[in-house]
Amino acid sequence: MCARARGRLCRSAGVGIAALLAAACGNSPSTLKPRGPGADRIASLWWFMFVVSTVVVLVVGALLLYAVVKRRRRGGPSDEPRWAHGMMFGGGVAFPIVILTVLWVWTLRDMAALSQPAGPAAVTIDVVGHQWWWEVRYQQERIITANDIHIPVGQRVEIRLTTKDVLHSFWVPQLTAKTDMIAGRTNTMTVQADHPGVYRGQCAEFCGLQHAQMIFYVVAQTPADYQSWVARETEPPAASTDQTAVQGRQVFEASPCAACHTVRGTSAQGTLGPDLSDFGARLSIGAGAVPNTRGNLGGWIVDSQSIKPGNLMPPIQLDPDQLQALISYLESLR
Ligand code: HEC
Ligand SMILES: [Cu+2]
Repeated sequence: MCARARGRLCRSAGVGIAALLAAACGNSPSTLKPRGPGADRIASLWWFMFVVSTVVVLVVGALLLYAVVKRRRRGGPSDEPRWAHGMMFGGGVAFPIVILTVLWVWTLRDMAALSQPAGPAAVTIDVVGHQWWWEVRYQQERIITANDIHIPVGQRVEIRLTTKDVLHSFWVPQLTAKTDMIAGRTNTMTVQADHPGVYRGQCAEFCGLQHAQMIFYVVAQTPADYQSWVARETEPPAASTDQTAVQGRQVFEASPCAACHTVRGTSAQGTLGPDLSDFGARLSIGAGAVPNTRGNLGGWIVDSQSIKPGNLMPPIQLDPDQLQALISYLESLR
């Protein structure tokens, strides 16, 4: 291999390793950056498996190298050193049995711990999968929202999962293991976040064209912040004094939007699309497709198909004034 090509290979390996490290250390939703007891367990198991596998690869590699270097001429079996059989039995049978048994018991223990919460939950949330967004309901608090899930830190939160259409899977890598969402069935899981922050979640079961754009955010807040969020959510969104926003509400209620979307306290009561009562406070548009900005919102309303092809919201014709009014209205909702 010529030196240039080798240099390139090394550089790209370097880039690969750097990317891996960045993924583990940067602001990414990595299972190696656990932020709750569930993910802690999984990360510990992962590190144990990683260390054991690394040792095994190194030892086997070294033995292989030794065998190649020390290769003898063809000879009879009498050439075998005395320790060969012991080594084969120890390394090939006894060691794997011990390691696999440890891993098996450890995994069973973690699976049991992850599926059986250690006590009652402080908050219960129902999450329903839709192609391709997340309906979020707080039954007791009577809150309905979408795509952003607020929870208090340091408290056990029970999440009940099901789906309106196809299989989806609910996964917040930094909080706990993934759980499938199955039609006609409710799967329950427990999450707990130990630090305030925003943790990205993702659908983890292929569910069609926009599966990769079926993202959500878990917003973990201090109990006080969480309580004020709950208080705000249970009220209808405050009526905006901004004249364009007021006009926007009329456009919203008179246009097809209202047939698919709900805004609390208005005549818009559709349920085909996400509830928009707190849309202005939401982190993204289209379940993580693009950040929630005025520009993106305009693009989404006019032609969401160019942002998230195949999603169930049709393009809607509006004149520019109506569009601006609608944007102001939606961004004022919180
Ligand atoms: C036929 C039903 C339908 C109509 C009509 C409709 N929408 Fe939607 N809308 C949806 C669906 C479904 C989604 C979710 C798309 C996705 O993320 O996959 C959505 C998503 C949205 C979102 C993003 C919400 C979020 O949290 O990600 C906004 C904002 C929105 N619609 C505004 C509007 C406005 C404004 C109108 C009227 C001009 C409108 N919609 C008309 C079905 C509809
Ligand atoms: Cu999905």
